Amino acid sequence: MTLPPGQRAIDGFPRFGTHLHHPPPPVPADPVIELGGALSESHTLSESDRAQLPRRELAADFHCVAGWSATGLRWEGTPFADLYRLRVEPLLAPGVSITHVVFEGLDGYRSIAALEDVMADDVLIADRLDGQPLTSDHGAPVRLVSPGQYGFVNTKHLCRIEFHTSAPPDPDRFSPLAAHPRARVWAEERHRYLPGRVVRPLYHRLIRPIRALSARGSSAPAE
Ligand SMILES: Nc1nc2c(c(=O)[nH]1)N[C@H]1C(S)=C(S)[C@@H](COP(=O)(O)O)O[C@H]1N2
Ligand SMILES: [Mo]
Repeated sequence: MTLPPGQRAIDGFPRFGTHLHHPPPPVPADPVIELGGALSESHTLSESDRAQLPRRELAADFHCVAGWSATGLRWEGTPFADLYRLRVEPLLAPGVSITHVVFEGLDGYRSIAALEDVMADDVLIADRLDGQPLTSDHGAPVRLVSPGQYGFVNTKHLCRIEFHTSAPPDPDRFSPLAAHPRARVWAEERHRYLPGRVVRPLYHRLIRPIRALSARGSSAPAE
């Protein structure tokens, strides 16, 4: 099995994220995804609306920027490119050209991606993992899955997608640990300024504590 540079396989698929120990947000009774930004009108995508769109099953590994990789995950959901072509493009005024996409979660988390990166055919709005509905730990009701990009792009608990005609401001732009705007795992694009291999040792030491903290806020019953 080949992993991207600087990644190590781990057993299972831990809950992990900047949410740390905070429990996952409750799943709304009638979940929707708002589509907004540079569209001629905003649009609300309900579950039944999403059910009209094509579906795809995908086997993929998942790579966190901290250096762990969960292997052989089986996702199911709506291909992002189909959502874009069928539901977003019809809402673009003539001449408007989208370059960036912002993904927002119910917990307030945000990720920014270049449109071309999330138009890849393995990018899904996923609602099932390994044959089961997505659990809250892994992003219920739906999450972005972009296997070619680090975990931090893969927003969980997705509730809003915003389309932009230029790079939206990244609040961490000037931080030495600012995220890489492309975040492609095979090119080891971990950070905007620091080369990926420089941050590897620091990150590897963070995996254990972040993993333990994240598990504490897990939606699974406490042991
Ligand atoms: N809503 C939300 N999405 C998120 C995060 C988060 O804190 N909140 N963390 C990101 C990070 S850094 C990683 S590695 C993955 C972890 O996904 P998992 O908990 O399913 O393993 O979720 C990403 N998506
Ligand atoms: Mo991550």
